[in-house]
Amino acid sequence: MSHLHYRTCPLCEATCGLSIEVEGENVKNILGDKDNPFSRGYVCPKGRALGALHADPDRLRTPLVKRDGRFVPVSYSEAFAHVDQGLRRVLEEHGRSSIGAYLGNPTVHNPSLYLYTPSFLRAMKSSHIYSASSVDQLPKQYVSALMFGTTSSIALPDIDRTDYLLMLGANPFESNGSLWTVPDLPRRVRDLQTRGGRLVVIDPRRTRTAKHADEHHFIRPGSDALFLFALTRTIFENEGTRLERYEGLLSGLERVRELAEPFTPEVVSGHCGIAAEDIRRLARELSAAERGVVYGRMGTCTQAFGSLSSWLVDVLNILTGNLDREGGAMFALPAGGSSNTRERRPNERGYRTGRKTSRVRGLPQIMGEFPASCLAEEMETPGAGQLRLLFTIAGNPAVSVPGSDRISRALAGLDFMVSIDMFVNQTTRHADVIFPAISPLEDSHFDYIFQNFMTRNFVQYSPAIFEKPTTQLYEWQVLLGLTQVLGGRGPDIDFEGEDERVYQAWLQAHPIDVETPEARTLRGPDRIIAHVSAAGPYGLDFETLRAKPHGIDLGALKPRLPAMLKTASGQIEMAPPALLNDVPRLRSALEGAPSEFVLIGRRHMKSNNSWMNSGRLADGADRTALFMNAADADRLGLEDGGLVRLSSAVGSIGEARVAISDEIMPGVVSLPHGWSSDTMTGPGVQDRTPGPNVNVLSDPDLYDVPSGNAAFSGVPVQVLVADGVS
Ligand SMILES: Nc1nc2c(c(=O)[nH]1)N[C@H]1C(S)=C(S)[C@@H](COP(=O)(O)OP(=O)(O)OC[C@H]3O[C@@H](n4cnc5c(=O)[nH]c(N)nc54)[C@H](O)[C@@H]3O)O[C@H]1N2
Ligand SMILES: Nc1nc2c(c(=O)[nH]1)N[C@H]1C(S)=C(S)[C@@H](COP(=O)(O)OP(=O)(O)OC[C@H]3O[C@@H](n4cnc5c(=O)[nH]c(N)nc54)[C@H](O)[C@@H]3O)O[C@H]1N2
Ligand code: SF4
Ligand SMILES: [Mo]
Repeated sequence: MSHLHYRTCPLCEATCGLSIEVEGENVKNILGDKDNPFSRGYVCPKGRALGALHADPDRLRTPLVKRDGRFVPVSYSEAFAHVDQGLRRVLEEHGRSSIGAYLGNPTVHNPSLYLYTPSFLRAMKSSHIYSASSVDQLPKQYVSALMFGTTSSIALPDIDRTDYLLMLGANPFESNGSLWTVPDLPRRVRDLQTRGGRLVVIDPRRTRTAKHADEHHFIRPGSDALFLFALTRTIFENEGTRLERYEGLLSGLERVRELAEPFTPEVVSGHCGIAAEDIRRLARELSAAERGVVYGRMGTCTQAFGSLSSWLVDVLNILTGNLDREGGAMFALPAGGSSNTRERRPNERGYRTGRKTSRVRGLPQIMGEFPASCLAEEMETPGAGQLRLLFTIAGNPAVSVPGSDRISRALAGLDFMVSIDMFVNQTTRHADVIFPAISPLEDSHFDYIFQNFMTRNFVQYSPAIFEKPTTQLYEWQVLLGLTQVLGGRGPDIDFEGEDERVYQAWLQAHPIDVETPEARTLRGPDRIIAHVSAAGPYGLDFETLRAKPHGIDLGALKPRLPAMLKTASGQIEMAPPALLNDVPRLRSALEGAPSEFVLIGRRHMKSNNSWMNSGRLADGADRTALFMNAADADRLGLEDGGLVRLSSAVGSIGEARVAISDEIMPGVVSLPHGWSSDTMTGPGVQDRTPGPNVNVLSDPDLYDVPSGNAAFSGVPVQVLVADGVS
């Protein structure tokens, strides 16, 4: 007898509803949940592979401790005791400032992790905190915080009601969207086009998204801020602004007009590779659209001008009257609440960055973190504060962070390392202790983070489908254990007492008068979920959540200004000094000569960052080729399938296979990230296909200056063919 279970897919930001057919201990089949009002039956191959992930014999199921260079299975108490000893040793010799943590992408998808890492990080009492944010969306969060007051105040396309979507540096037909939770995007795009609306894509590659668009333009990597400034300037010039909606709410508007002045379409055109008349026409169309929106993602963040580009996206949405308006760029109202759903305090201070800068290179601390590109040098550079003990949680910096060769070397040189992961990966192989993650199907799920970015307000709580094995701990329990050890309370873990501390911290962050009834019966993430949901803007109690297995539609997005503004002025800060200070750097970019080749990345539906490039998703297709335009290949005398060597300022890849394609802009080459030529084997190593690691070429010295975010889009590279160097 099989049973159907409904739950949210935890793998990407689309948060699709799944219908999971289970027989006994086995997943028989996974389909999209047609009764989920948000995702409406949409599913991708990764979500369908969750059953295989659950059953994967390679998945770690016991803690491992390294003895004589080999991992051996141990009990949790041995593992905690080992961490306690390692930590004491490092603390005695080097003090608190020598310990740190890197948090990977799944941290924001897994309630056990995002609810329990804040206490863990506080217990660390060290500022060595790094995460995937600074190889991803940090510029957008930083800019949103400067303009609107909080890092979760991100305006996203109200695609279901718009007439015009101008998209830069995003490929949601493969990625399923980011900082924009929009399951079933292809259908939403079709609906937009059926209504007579238009999708315009700006990308150095004609991606799958671009192929479905009404118009696509190649753009030189890293030149979006120039292009967006030219649109801004043209809209001012044409008197195409529509600002009535923001009466009394805009600070710094005139400053934006002045700054945009030099960036005429004619001046920027040669740098962007987009004709001046096209820029003028796009500006006209955008301001004329009844309801329009500009959206930028990865490609506009992970580049040298990530902050300026992210800022200008919102500037344009404001100038055209589309911010906070139906069919424009809107703010979600998350069921679990967030810092912008609380009442404005009389003495609101606005967003402050940390005053600290990184020890070695002086890069900024934002959102309590230093840029991940600093990780290697912080581990390798001697002196007070040198990183000697690292925790990695659901991450793989040895593959995902620029300068990854150096990161691998530095990880190998640490005094002590502790990881929590599903697998032994290129990073966790260096750990002294690895704690296993459990299968996502053995734990409950709730998207507290992604509710902030939903294209329609929605909430779903999913209980665990399978009992967790009695021999394993939940990840929140592992984090409680590590938190206790870090707090100096020894390795004999008091799970009840530690959980109570974490719960109290969440109560303080989300105060409400009434105690939720679940507070007495539930423990772990469920108790916190019950609390934040009851304290949230819809006041949803746990019983209501549980009674709706397909989730609850909370309606189309509604305007939220001015109540959601948490800036000190109570206004939208159009011209934050931290961004204005970066405009001269952009102007000098106009003078620079372009290199012959720049490298960009790409994503494919059938892989997920560094950990699902595995046998189960790879259908034999090689997805790791270097895309190159035919004109470039001709010049180099290369044929399709030819082999090249690639090098950058920091590293080289000995062999990459060329795929000649008119999809890619001349002068640009593309390799996907997440692959590695490291062919390690052994227990706990996920079955995977080897491929070149693009981050060997990405340069940690290339970054967006205001935020410190990595700029691996647009890395200058040399392409070397067998008979010489081009
Ligand atoms: N050149 C280049 N580099 C990039 C990118 C790019 O486009 N180009 N993209 C960047 C982006 S956007 C991101 S987000 C990062 C991602 O970089 P990271 O977050 O560092 O790495 P991931 O590849 O997501 O690895 C996630 C790890 O978590 C483990 N894992 C999965 N689920 C769980 C869980 O529930 N619990 C635990 N404990 N572990 C789990 C997996 O086994 C895997 O080892 O890479 C970045 N790097
Ligand atoms: N299948 C799959 N889905 C995923 C992931 C995955 O690895 N696989 N990863 C998930 C994660 S962690 C994230 S953050 C999201 C990211 O989701 P998206 O933001 O959609 O990211 P990408 O698919 O990398 O698309 C970025 C686009 O930017 C373009 N680009 C590069 N440089 C520039 C530039 O300078 N300017 C412009 N305008 N464009 C540029 C690239 O050609 C590419 O098409 O995807 C998530 N979903
Ligand atoms: S699109 Fe994302 S959330 Fe939806 S099934 Fe695929 S991986 Fe899961
Ligand atoms: Mo990401």
